[in-house]
Amino acid sequence: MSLTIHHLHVSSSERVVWLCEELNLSYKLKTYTRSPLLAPPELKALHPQGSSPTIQDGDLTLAETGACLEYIARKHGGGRLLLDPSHLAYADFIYWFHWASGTFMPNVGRVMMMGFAGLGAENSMVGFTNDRLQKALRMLDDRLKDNQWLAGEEFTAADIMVVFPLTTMRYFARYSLQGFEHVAGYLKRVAEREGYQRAMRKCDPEMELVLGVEPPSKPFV
Ligand SMILES: N[C@@H](CCC(=O)N[C@@H](CS)C(=O)NCC(=O)O)C(=O)O
Repeated sequence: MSLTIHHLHVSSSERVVWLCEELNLSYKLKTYTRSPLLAPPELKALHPQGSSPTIQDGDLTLAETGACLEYIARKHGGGRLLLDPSHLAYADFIYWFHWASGTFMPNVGRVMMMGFAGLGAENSMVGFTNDRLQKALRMLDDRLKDNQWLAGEEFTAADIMVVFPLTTMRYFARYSLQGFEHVAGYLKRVAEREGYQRAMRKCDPEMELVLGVEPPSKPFV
């Protein structure tokens, strides 16, 4: 296999590395430092999207986290960590897998942008965005109340998709998980996974992991 993962430090590409570690796949890891906030030109040059993650596999260059996860799991992982339509939890699996990029990431991204723009609680858009975030976290908390993982009993790629905006992304979008005890318990289970630990050591060995209720004491920027 000639799989290369291009990882921008403290970014979404940790999810691709985590998937490969869970699947015990071999891959080459190329890491990049932000310059100063965005991806450096050599990473941007790989794909028109110019973002992290980008992967290469032979002649193929692919971007977009969900696409990278699905490509790797199907092409090299025998479909492990994805659920088939015949699985009882199939609909749950695809729902939470797509919820991560379709609803949760844009929501957390808006929190991040409003913070960068210095907008405060007096701005109605900040209130609107925070309400949406609380609603998303409530949904997640309700789901995790009686389920160990998002698809139920089985850990899947849907968990890998959802964890980054709940953890590392809080270096950029500083929100608390206060009041969401089931999400907090879920992050403890994530922390115990050897695949997660290996991935984080490889991606960002110096980064303090964001697995607690409060965001990191120091923002990334
Ligand atoms: N929807 C895309 C978002 C990719 C994205 O914006 N990645 C960020 C890191 S989390 C990035 O590359 N930022 C640096 C830049 O845009 O230059 C995905 O999930 O792959």
